[in-house]
Amino acid sequence: MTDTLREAYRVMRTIRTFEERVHEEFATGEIPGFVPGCAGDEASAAGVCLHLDDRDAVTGTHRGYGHCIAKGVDVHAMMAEIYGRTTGSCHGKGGSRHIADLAKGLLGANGVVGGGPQLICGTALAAKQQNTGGVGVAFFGDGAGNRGTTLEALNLASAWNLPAIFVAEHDGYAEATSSAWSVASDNIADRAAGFGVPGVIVDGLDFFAVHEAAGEAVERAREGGGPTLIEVRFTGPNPGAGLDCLERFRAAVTDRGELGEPVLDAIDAAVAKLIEDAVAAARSAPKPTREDLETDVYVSY
Ligand SMILES: Cc1ncc(C[n+]2csc(CCOP(=O)(O)OP(=O)(O)O)c2C)c(N)n1
Repeated sequence: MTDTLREAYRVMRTIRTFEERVHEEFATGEIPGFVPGCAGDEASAAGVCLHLDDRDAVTGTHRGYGHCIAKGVDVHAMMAEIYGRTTGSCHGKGGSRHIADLAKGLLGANGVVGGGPQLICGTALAAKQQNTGGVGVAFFGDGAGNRGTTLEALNLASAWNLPAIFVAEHDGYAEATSSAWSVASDNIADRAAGFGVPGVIVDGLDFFAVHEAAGEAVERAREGGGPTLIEVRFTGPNPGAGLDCLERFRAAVTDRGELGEPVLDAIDAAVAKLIEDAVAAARSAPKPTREDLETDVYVSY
């Protein structure tokens, strides 16, 4: 249990520090493109992905750092990717919104809103046919939850009883569009009933709530019980106590005597060094050349 808690904190702290540093670096003008963030959402990625291993596939969103880090993608390769360098996870051709690492089962952060859920039906079907025990997890936002692709994927996952988990990260807005008037139901989880799928709502600032709900969903999926929709709320009628998820986690584990402040501080320091090193390595890594334009166009399977 202590190892899981330490790992949970390490993952959440890595996501936060990575993102804060990316924004600092972006301000220098050295990073091409755009860097949408996921600060505050760490408990979602960590709470779900801590139940996963290399059999399992994940699709992220345009706010994808957390999903990538929690699924075990190398932080150096991620930073280099954001810098557009050849040492990046996609050789510098994907950038922030398209970090992918198939070896880790991270099919990709995705610039296409609602682009992930249907891919997960494919990986979940493959896992089912090959009997690997693997599951597919699609993270998506409340805006993406309104897209037909997401609802079609839910339908297919249920009709084929796939080991798929749909995680709606409900932050109350699709860019600047409030979900209060764009989502035609009180919540996203209730929509699951229309597809014969269990739907649950959890407090997105509470790692333990997310972790517990995801654990049940993953277990059910691995045992052939089919898909689940988990709505991870960062807003609305079921918000957290107003505390940041990392602060809340620290308070919980220290109050209960499960982890001490020195252990948590040591994780902070190790993560800070990792990110520092990743930035230095990315900055000094080579940029793609003109010849690189013609590689990675087609994938050999
Ligand atoms: C298919 C598609 N339509 C529109 C966009 C433009 N777009 C980028 S982010 C965004 C909002 C997405 O809302 P949500 O899924 O709630 O994610 P959030 O950014 O709010 O976390 C939109 C519409 C896009 N990237 N892809």
